[in-house]
Amino acid sequence: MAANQEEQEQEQRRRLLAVASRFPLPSGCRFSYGTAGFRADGATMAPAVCRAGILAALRSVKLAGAAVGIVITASHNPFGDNGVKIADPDGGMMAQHWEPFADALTNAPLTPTPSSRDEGIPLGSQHTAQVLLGRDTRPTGAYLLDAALQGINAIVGACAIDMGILTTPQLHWMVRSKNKGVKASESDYFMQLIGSFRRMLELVPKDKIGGEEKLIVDGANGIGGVKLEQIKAELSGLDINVRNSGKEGEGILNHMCGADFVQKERVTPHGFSSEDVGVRCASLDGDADRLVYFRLPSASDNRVDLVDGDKILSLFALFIREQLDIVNNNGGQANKSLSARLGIVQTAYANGASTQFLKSLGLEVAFTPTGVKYLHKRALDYDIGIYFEANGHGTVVFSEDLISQLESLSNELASQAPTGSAQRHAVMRLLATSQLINQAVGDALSGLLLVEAILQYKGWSFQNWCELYSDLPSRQLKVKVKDRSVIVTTDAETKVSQPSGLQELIDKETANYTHGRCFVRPSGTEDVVRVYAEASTQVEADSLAKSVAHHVERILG
Ligand code: NG1
Ligand code: ZN
Repeated sequence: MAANQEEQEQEQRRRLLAVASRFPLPSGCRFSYGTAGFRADGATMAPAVCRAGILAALRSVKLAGAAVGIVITASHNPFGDNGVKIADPDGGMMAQHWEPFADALTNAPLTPTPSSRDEGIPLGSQHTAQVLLGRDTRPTGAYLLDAALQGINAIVGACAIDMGILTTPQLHWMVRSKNKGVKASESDYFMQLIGSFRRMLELVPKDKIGGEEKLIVDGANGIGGVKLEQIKAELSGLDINVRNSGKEGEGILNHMCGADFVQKERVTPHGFSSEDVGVRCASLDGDADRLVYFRLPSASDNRVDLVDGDKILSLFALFIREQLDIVNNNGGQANKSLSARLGIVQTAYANGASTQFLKSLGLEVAFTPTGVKYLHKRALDYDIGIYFEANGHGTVVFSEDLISQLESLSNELASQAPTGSAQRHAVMRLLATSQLINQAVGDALSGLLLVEAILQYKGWSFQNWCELYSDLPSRQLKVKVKDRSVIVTTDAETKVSQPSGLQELIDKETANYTHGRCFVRPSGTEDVVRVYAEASTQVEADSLAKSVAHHVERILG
């Protein structure tokens, strides 16, 4: 071994031991890289976050120095919680096959690199690594950022770049942009959003152009409201009023507000009143990667009409399908057409009425297990893949090949009809959509702007959107059990394979209800088993969920 390589290896060992002694693991505590990275009470997370820093740097080393991201957030969870997750160079979630390595590294007591050699990470030789960091507005954010920086700096040759307080999707977008060699700062992100939103509005048919659309946004007292305040003046065509904006005194992060609260409770968030009856409202979660819409139908109670992720997905699918049809049918003229495979990806939590609606449009609908990492990956199988979770996390991904087809078609059509044909406008709308909607991960801000642009394009009210289909009544319950991992599921979590006999009981209960559907799965983020039921009335959905929850309690204790 060359002398300087040996010295470097020694330096590497020294740094790792030093950082491990500064961040000893609390005894009896085991971190697991779940559906959304590591999550816990923020005050206890420094050892895990430091190790996530090491892990991110190693991931970058492994990928020949490509930029990797770290986001410090606990999303829609209470403000005392915090969490950390890693973004891969394409801006997506860290590759699943690294999760066991993440667990091993994070739970190692003394030397925090138990198996970097097994993973084929060339530590100790010449290598580089870069990690971009972002965090949300939580009080433990700054202290956990420091832990992450110490972890990254424990890897020789690693460079950490603090991107500041950001929405989760902004950081994912920056990682992706940096690796694509395009501008990756926050102002570049804003410019892309504002520019593509403007292009979308310029493409609204003249007879549909109305006045400024009024929209109230519940920012969950998180980072999304802060960012929206920064750009709203530049969003002409929209009159945005941000509530729960995160300003001092407005309220607590995610408390009685935000997308998770509105979607689960179906009541108005804090900060809204009877004066808002009838106005279109949107709600973000604390780190702005979830989006739902709602409206207060009456002043007499606080129930809301909800438009969840499934209905946002349906609006996007309808719009994109329409644009593809315009491009390909082209009023009967023979012209160059586009071969684009459009696919929809949902999870078992998608309301059955939405799946039915999408299938009635002739669309292909695929199902994956819960968790954005599964949905996103599956959506990449299509030229245009649209995915959403009912809770409002989702996006639309375009293949590189389709983007270049659209670009050349746009140029070709421009030379034929300089003023722009219906076909060219549809191509331009698809291109603007691919710019507006975040290609890395679900993004409430970009999703919101796409919704607004589509509603203006169609000349639709909130009511028109609601009426796409009626949700089937559903109920979600949580069951506390001794060990939730006893439940093993199959068929995208719609069937239980273990413990034996449980699926038969679920089937028997479900058969008692018209349009009954029910499944159970262990949560990836909470220590509970989740039960979901759907039926033709709310009373029936409640009763199906309750009887299945009893079986789970009885069998798993
Ligand atoms: P778990 O706890 O695995 O059900 C929840 C959400 C997911 C996803 C993750 C990550 C439901 C039913 N589950 O996962 O959709 O958002 O949190 O935050 O909403
Ligand atoms: Zn979130």
